[in-house]
Amino acid sequence: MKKFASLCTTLMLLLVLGLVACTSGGESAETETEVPASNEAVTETESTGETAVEPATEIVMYNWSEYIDPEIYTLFEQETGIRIVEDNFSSNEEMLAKLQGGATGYALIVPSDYTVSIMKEEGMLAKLDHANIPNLSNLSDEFKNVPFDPGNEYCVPYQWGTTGIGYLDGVVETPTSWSVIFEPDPNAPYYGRYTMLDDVRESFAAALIYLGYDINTTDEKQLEEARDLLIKAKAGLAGYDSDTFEDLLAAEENVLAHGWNGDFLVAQEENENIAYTIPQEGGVIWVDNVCIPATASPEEKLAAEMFINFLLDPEIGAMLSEFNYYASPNKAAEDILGEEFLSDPAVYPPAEVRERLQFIKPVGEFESVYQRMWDEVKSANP
Ligand code: N2P
Repeated sequence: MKKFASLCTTLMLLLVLGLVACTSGGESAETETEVPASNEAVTETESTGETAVEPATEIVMYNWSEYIDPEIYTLFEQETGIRIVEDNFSSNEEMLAKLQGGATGYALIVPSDYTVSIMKEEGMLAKLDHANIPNLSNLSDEFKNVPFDPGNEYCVPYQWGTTGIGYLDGVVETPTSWSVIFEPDPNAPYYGRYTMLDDVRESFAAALIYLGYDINTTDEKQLEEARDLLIKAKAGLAGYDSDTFEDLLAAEENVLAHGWNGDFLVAQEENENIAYTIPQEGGVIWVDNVCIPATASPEEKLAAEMFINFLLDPEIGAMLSEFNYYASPNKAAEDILGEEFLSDPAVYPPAEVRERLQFIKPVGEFESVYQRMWDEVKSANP
C-alpha cells in the first residue's frame, strides 16, 4: 500500500504539471473515465482536453554493461512503482544494428554522441517532452547545448569520459605513447597480455591517432593504413574486449588495456595498482546519453521520461557517478560529488589533456568502409 501511496503522490505531482490524471484505480486504472481521485483531476483533464496517459509499470533500459548502480532502479521503483529491467550492449554499433533490425520493447537507450546523430537522422528517436523532465535545469550549461542534440531535444547527457590506456603500475612503465600497442615488442613483459576495445570506431580512432590522422577520416588510404596497423598489433594482443578488460587487469591476467577511464577507475577498488593515462598523441572524448526509441509506446515514453527526470535528481546523479567513476553532466550532482572527485584528472581531464582529445563523429556512407575494414582486422591472422 505504501508503494501505491507514493505512486499516487508522484502521479499527483505530475498531475499538477498537467501530465497525467491520478485515479482511484491506481496502477490498474485504464482510462480517464474512471472515478477521479480529486476534483483537480477532472478539471485538469477537461481543461487540457487531452487523453491522460498512465506510465507503463515496467520498462526496459538497453544500456552498456555495469553502467548504473542497480540501487537507482530500486529507489525509482519505490518512488513510482515503475520497474526497470535492463538489457546490455557492448558497442554503439551493436545497439544500433539491433534497433535497425526491428527490435522493439526498449523504452530507454544509451547511445554515444555520434550515434545520437545517426539515430536522429534515421528518425529512430522520440522527441522528449520537457514538461515531464523539470530536472533538466540541473544540467551544466555546456550539456544543455551539445552539438549532436542542441537544446536536449531528443536526449539527456548521462555520463561523459575518455578512452585511453589502463595499465598495472609497477608491472609496466606508464605508456606514454600508443606505440605500446602499435609497435609491440615481443620481448616486452606485456606482450600477449593486453586487449583492445571490441569497437570499430574506438579501435580505428586509436590507430588513426597514432598515425597522426583525423579519427573521422574518410580518406580510404588513411583508413587502410590504420587497418594494417591494427592487424600488425594483433600479434601481441590477448583479444578484443569491451566488457571485462578492466577485470582482466584487476586479476593481473592482463597488464595493459585500451579502454574507458571510468571502468579502470572502478577496477582500482579491486587492484590499487591499476592506473589510467592518455598517451601523448591523444585519445577520444565522448558523451553518452539517455534517449527514448521512437518505437516506445506513449505509456513507456512517459515512464522513461519520469526515469530520465529521476536520473537528473542531484542525489541520484551523484550516485550514478560514484558508482561509475565517470564525469557527470549534472551540475547539481557535481555539487554533491565534492572536490576530490571533481579534481581527479583521470575523471575530469585537465585543459592540456583535453586539447589532445577528439570526438568520434558520424561519417555517413563511409561508415560501411570502416565496418568492412574492421571485419578484415577481426578475421586477419597476423
Ligand atoms: C560502461 C562504459 C561505457 C562507456 N561500462 C562507453 N561509452
